[in-house]
Amino acid sequence: MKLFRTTQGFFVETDGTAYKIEAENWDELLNSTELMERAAAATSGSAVMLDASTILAPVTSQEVWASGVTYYRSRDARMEESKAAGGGDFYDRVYVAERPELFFKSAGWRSVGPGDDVRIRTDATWSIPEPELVLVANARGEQIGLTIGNDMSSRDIEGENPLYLPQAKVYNGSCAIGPCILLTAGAPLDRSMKILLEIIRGGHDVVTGSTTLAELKREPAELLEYLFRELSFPFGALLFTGTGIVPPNEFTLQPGDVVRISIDGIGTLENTVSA
Ligand code: DO4
Ligand code: MG
Repeated sequence: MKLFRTTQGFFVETDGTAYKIEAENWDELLNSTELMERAAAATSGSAVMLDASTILAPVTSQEVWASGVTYYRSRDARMEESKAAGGGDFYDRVYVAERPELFFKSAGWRSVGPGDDVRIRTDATWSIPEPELVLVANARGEQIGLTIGNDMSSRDIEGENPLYLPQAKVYNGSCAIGPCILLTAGAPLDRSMKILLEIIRGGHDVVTGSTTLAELKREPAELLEYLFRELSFPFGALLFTGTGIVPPNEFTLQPGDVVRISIDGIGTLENTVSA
């Protein structure tokens, strides 16, 4: 079952059919101890048409955090970009360390949804999208579902000095999430799930890449345990799980590019890049 937040209210979709689900608000729904039962009950109502243009990011008061260097490809790319700054060793070490890299990505209200613009920083020269599986957890730290995220990143700023990471990662239009939450009800991650990235310029694919969750080094439960270990999230939290797809080094995003990220079983998140 998929859960959607839209301008028309909240909806559950199963086998391609959508139903309205009543809730006080998004925070109440995500944190309900009866979320799965309520979603299942909603499917006995009348089927409705879900208008894709009304879909919003599936986040309101939740904080958005991110994990880094959880795929070998990401470790490699970071080591290379920060070589001149002498930062490469940190990425190598965090890839194998017990403690994962976790960083704050966005306030829920600052995140953008499907169809919204993402941005590249005006003071960056090397910008890329990072297509990532995102874990959705309630206030009790329980994983309730999965969604798709684009962790927009400025590689030149991050590569100049790892201490610039927050500026490379956190700026207006740097965090896109959606289109829905695939409710997982505690089911283990299906490691065969595929993540696909397409970057379209002038109607043509200029970058395509894919990976599967088999390449993700960490367990979702491990990442969430670290996030919730010493920090409480009264409304729940979303946690990006890192990227396994990095465009070639000569590529940088331009205004007008379309970034399309698809994950099996969840859907597609598409955003256009603006300056
Ligand atoms: O350490 C820098 C950021 C890593 C990241 O965002 C990723 O691996 O996805
Ligand atoms: Mg990332």
